[in-house]
Amino acid sequence: MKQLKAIIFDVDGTLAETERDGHRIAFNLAFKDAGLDWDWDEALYGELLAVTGGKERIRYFLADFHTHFECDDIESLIVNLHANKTKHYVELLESNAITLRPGVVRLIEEARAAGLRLAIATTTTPKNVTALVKSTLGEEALAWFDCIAAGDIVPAKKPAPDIFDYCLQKIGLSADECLVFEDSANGVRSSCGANIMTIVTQNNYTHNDDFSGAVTVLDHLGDPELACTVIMGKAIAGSYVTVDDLRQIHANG
Ligand code: XBP
Ligand code: MG
Repeated sequence: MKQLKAIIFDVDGTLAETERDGHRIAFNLAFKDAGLDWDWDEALYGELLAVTGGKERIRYFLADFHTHFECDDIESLIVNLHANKTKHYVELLESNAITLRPGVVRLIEEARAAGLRLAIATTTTPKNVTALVKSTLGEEALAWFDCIAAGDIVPAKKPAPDIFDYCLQKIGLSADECLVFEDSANGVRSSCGANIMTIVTQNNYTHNDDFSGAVTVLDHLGDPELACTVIMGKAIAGSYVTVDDLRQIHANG
């Protein structure tokens, strides 16, 4: 195993709990604007999360949950709905409706101080990542990430490995020089498909997911005042995840 050189973060569910109170709300606002009576409640949205990507998720909803819907040009409708959904989502972030998960800011700061490189690999739209980073870490933080690989930049979204392969190519590192943070089965299949060691911080939508292939599964990263719990896999030394833990896990995992 080579030396750990970079951490690659997933975004939705990993950096922040964006799905229930962010993306879901924005989808519903876009449906309302278009005069559609579709309402994605928390439970339905959990089922729809089986498919990654917002446009793909609407397509899945129409194919499997709302099958009687008819429209002359469904593809244009989906593209327009999704563009408006992105506008609403960015506005939500700009109103500071979403904060980062426990330990994320601390670990990012520690990693930067330790000389580790940072990157992002996500299925969400690039504008959404920019808005989240700006609203939570500040505009200057965009430059902390050597690559922000997002959305339609690759044709096959997670669970395909393509977005991680793309990210590795952009940062010029091999899979065994990196560690990924993910929150979902689709994410783990994607990162492990790219052969990158993966740590999971699960959440309410993903705690029953199959995380096979992940080296460690935690409830969150933890902070000095908020202990985290290791649910499966490699242990950490203390009550929250540190860069030393990452180096240990990477070297021995
Ligand atoms: C999660 C997703 C995204 C968001 C919606 O991405 O599947 O599609 O739910 O974003 P990840 P868009 O966990 O990889 O960050 O509507 O912009 O696709
Ligand atoms: Mg995710």
